Amino acid sequence: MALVEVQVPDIGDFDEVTVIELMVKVGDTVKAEQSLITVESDKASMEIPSSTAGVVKEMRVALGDKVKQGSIVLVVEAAGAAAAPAVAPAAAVAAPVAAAPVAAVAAAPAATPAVSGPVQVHVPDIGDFKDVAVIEVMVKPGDTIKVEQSLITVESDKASMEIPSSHAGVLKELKVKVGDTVNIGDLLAILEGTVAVAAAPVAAAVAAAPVAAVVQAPAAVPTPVAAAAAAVAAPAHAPGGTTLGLPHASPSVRKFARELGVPLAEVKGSGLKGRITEADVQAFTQAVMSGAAQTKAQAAKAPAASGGDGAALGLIPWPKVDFAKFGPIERKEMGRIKKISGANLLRNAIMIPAVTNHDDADITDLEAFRISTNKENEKSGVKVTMLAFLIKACVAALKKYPEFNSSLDGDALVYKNYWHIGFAADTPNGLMVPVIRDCDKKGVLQISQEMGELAKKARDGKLGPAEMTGATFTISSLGGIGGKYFTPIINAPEVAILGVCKSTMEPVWDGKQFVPRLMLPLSLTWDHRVIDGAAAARFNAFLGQILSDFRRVLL
Ligand code: CAO
Repeated sequence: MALVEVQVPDIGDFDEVTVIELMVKVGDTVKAEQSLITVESDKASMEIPSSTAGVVKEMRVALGDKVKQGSIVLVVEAAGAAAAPAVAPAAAVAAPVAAAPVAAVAAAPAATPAVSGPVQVHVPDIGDFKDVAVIEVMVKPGDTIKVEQSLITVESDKASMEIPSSHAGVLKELKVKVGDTVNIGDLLAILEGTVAVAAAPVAAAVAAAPVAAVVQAPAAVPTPVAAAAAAVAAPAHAPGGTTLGLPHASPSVRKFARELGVPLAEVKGSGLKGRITEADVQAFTQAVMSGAAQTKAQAAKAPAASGGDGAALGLIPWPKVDFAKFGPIERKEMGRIKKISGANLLRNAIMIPAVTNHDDADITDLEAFRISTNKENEKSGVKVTMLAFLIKACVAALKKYPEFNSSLDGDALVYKNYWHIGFAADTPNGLMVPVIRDCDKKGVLQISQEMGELAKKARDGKLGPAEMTGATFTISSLGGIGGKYFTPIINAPEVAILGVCKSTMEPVWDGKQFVPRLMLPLSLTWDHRVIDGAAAARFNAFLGQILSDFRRVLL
């Protein structure tokens, strides 16, 4: 068994390229031609294949290293007697990378003659690559194109590269589109008003923008063009920089993503300088399949208020029933507000891992206080309802447990130092949620008054957008109607909502005897991504304490 040093093959005139991905590790068995590492220049990324089959004994490069032709990538214990020579001839090793377009650079002359009128831009010599796929089109008809500006990106299974324009001018016609396959000599584009561009010395152009020099002789200019290196367009795969076009990933990762149907632009890269690795694509796929994440396309297809058929969620179709078969029917379109609130409720119900805690609060004394307050204030016209006390009590609990007054923003929690409380209002047009601002600064009487005004506006359909936005927590009270407990749906991006039902007199054990107490049923729904069950139980217990002795609000 011979030890073979696998070298970087002839990759044209690349001076130094960066190792951006290690695709094998010590102990791996590799086949001849299997990709070992990915290297990248500013215009192309390519995979360096193994010259021989065997077991990887030693890695000689690390992420971020600069390599060039002849650099030793790794040492392989070659399999079998017929192992490849320790240093394979560059040309043999290079395949298929040797086919990278840089091969054509050498023939580039130093200057471009002036031309005018329509000029055809063809696919240059891209070596032995055949039928390479166009994966990105970077220009459109009408664009003013500079010489060496990248027009399209093509990709084989081992390399991706940008094809630059051989001339400057206005793009009249683009002859290819994403998904097409192209070969050397294919017509790419027709430019008009082409102007002469003096080229930089060949060596400079090649060193700084190797792939830029691959443009084949256009019809009107019978010699290849070597362009001013400094003028090349920003790279599509700018490492660490803004990705102008394609996501930052190697051809094999892109192929892998394509096979799985993964939208690479939505995958977060964990590799060097944010590069997307195969493991990132796998993790994204797992997250989508498990329902923990969704693609933008899925989100766009999310079922609307009621019209969605659940297909986007992988559910069986909504039952389609001809109700008229079973009896007389009447069909009425839903109102605008019902449709909007329905879509919001559905999204919130599906996307929030919500849990509801039920509890009872003893409001015997508070109700007595409320009745006496209303008697005293009879002439003022402002009637205090239990909901106003609840708002004040909730503000105290939100201050004590601030995560209930927060919102999720990606991986961060936004804690709000204001306490705007929304309350669900039943209106002829459907459910609306007016918001009372700065409830921490307002007394129960003022809150009651504002609530009355906002509820009337809601019922009259006169609420403005500003009166329905900015809530940090919502209360949904069915106390005036009835019921015992229910599970309210969180009003995203809030993280909790309190449902309140009708208070009833109940026998409560005081340690010695049962006593009649007025008990208020509370249902707190909370987002389990933000809040734990213990915190929710504490919140409810604290709320109960305040409601049973409202003096605690002052503490
Ligand atoms: N327990 C017992 N009685 C209660 C009570 C409670 N928790 N809450 C209110 N009441 C009583 C009030 O004291 C009032 O009695 P009186 O007329 O004898 O004084 C009566 O019920 C009606 O109160 P109200 O509903 O007019 O006032 P409110 O402040 O409680 O509520 C508002 C105002 C706008 C929230 C309410 O009118 C409303 O629209 N509620 C429905 C909210 C809703 O639809 N929620 C569900 C959302 S999820 O689909």
